[in-house]
Amino acid sequence: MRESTVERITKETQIQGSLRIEGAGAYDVSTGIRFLDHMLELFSKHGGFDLTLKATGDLEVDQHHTVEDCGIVLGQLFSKALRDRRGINRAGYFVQTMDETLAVAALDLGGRPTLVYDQQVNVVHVGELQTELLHDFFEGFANHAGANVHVKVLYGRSNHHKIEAIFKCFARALRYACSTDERLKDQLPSTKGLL
Ligand SMILES: [Mn+2]
Repeated sequence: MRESTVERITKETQIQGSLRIEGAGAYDVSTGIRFLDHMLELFSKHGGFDLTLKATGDLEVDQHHTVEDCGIVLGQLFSKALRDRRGINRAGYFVQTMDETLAVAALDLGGRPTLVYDQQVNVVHVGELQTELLHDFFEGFANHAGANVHVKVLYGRSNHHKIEAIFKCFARALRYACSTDERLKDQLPSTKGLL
């Protein structure tokens, strides 16, 4: 079972997380930002990951620290659970519809952090979430998971749908990238011999 727990405490946020990669999509998420909870719940369900994430942050300042740090902890949870990454498919992609919206996610768990993020969101808030902070969330994830992450909304109307499509395709791309291939189970997925 590939599982991990992370506790990350700073003067800005206190976060406890746990992850089971081979889960059943069971979640227990509370970040203080209900729309972010909704997205992390979708992520757990569509990825088939069991995810607990309890965050208490300085929301009286603004949502920046909480949203970014949730991305950091999620990245740390995956990095820890994947151990040396032996036998994993390593890369994954998914194209996701959400009614009128189409989004794509492609990622590589190769150890080199990069984020390219284009959400096409044209409102400042969805629910109470400050939408620009999702860039910081995915950057925190990419940096701490050791992942190259590209996410793009191709088209859509509803800003709620755009963000929802992003989290769904991100989850499914990550689910494939984390999954193992029986034929390759003793191998590191790199010609370099190191991830
Ligand atoms: Mn929704």
